[in-house]
Amino acid sequence: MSDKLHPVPDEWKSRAHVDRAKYEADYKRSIDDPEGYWGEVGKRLDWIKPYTKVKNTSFAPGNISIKWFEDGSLNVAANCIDRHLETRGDQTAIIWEGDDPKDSKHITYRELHENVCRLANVLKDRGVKKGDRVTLYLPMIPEAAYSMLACARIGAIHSIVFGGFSPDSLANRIEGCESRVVITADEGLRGGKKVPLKKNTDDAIARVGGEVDTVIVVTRTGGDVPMTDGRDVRYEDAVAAASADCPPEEMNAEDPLFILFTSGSTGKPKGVLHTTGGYLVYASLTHELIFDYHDGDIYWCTADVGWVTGHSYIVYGPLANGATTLMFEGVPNYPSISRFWDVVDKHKVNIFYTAPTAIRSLMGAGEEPVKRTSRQSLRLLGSVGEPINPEAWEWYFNVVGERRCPIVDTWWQTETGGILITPLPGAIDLKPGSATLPFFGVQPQLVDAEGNVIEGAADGNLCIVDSWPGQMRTVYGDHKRFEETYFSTYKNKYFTGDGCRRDEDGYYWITGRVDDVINVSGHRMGTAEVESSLVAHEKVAEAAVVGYPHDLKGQGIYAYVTLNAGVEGTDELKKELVAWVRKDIGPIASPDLIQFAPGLPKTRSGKIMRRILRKIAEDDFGALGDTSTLADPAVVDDLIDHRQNRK
Ligand code: 6R9
Repeated sequence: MSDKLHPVPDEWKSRAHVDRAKYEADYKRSIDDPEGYWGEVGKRLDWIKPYTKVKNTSFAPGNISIKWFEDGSLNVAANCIDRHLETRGDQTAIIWEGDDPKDSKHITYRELHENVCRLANVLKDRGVKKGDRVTLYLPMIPEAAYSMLACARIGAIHSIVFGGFSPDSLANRIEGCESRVVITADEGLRGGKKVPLKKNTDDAIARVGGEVDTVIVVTRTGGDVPMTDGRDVRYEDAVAAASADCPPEEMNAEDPLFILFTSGSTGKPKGVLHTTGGYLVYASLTHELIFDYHDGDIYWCTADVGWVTGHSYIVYGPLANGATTLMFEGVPNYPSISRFWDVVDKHKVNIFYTAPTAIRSLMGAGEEPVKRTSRQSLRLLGSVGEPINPEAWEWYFNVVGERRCPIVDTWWQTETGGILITPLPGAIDLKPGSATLPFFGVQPQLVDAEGNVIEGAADGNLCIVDSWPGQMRTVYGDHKRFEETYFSTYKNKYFTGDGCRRDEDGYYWITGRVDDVINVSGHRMGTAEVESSLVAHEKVAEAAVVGYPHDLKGQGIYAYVTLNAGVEGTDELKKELVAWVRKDIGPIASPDLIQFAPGLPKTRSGKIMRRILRKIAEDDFGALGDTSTLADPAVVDDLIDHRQNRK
């Protein structure tokens, strides 16, 4: 960790929306008087029926209930599009940069409106109504944003599945929210390679049975994909035939906006449910203040809309603010390792938001590919998804931003809807590697394993003691799981699953997950998911999966596998198992290292001692801790002897 302090540059103190004094005053107000603070902030949206109630939330055991602006009504698409038409109809809403640098286009707010309305009418024609779920399985093309907003316009709930997920994962997510409509593309295009999205969709639907009656297929590559009569619809034909007039549906503030499946420490991915009013208030406020967005700025978040970052900070937050948001279809190293910076120069990007894993991989290629570009338009840099190591922070700051651009290291989660801990660039001095201080309305608390509150400079488990408007409302269809996952470990507070240190200045340093979730290149993976995939293989008897430090990915996936009797543990079989998991879940879940283990360390009651497996995977044998409760301590020596080389 680094304790270097980068003070707020003078220029930023005066130009930013929030300076230090305002941060302190508004933070205090937001905690002392949340009703007053959020009641005012909520007015940044256009309400059909203004709210009179602001906050009605309870974290009490047995009664977890979160409602914001509950008697107000509004429409998210109207807030992200219609209300800007008069003043900025001809302003670019979305800059789309394709995988191929020759492919890019600008979409104005007026064009966005027309595209969204037409698609909304197509959905209505196919019988989609308020409250129905629509699954999106799309590449990073403007139609992904149109689809989200078309759902929001008619009150349908979208569930986006990242295009890198397998047919099985897609099938689980279609089933998990019972959607009968899927919007996909013929094929995706990333780094010059095609992704068979329509084929995967067909395979997934074959697995869920006859529930899906509509598949809308966007033409991206023009590849030849089979269409099923009656079920499959060509996007281009359907929108051309649809009306461009579609009045927005009036939605209650607490009506659902979207479901996003995310990995947890147990079981299948959970459908995180976000609602309409509070979510949009929070996404738009955080986008404006944290990225210090001003009219005319060009803003680029490199995430995929398949993750929450893409929801809140490519689409909803920026568009609610009337911003120009850049959507990038490609990857950082195609056609060259300068691609990010070429795109920055091409579109004169002012605000750039990416993940530490991307920075680390670019850093590995040295300074030249960065320095050959100008980057003079850049003013602010952001980081999200995992802890950023100070070396990567310094490189981002010195080489990419030429010491001119503050870095906002933004900590948040799918569950939180928006950023909770972060610097505000005009207000808060930076420390490389620290997400610094809480955003307005956010009260972090550190607790020890027993749930005792820890004050002052200390290490602990990160909780949040009261609700904020962007908070998830429930696990779709399973409120009990919501309560158990987030509110049962420690009573009366939201448990994030992250470990955290608070320093003498009150700065927060997220240290990573303390549960069985691993973070691979900023993507969340439940170890249980990878394990259940491995044990589904006919040659595998048992598997235990842990994370280990990985130079580029942050964490890598280390799998201990016990084979069935008589099966030989060959290198071939390792490759087969990696391919198996890849196909079953998706490439992001591929184990980096597999160790065949005749036995796993277990307690006498049969529980696998992951703590020990983690230490071995980390090459940290000195710290194995107490092994006396093991049923067979000899197992550990064997595991150490046969550990896989991390390098
Ligand atoms: C937005 C997003 C959430 C988990 C979270 C934490 C890690 C995210 C971070 C960070 C340190 C940051 N995380 N941002 N850790 N510093 N700035 O990533 O959501 O995919 O749900 O992941 O990511 O461990 O708990 P999600």
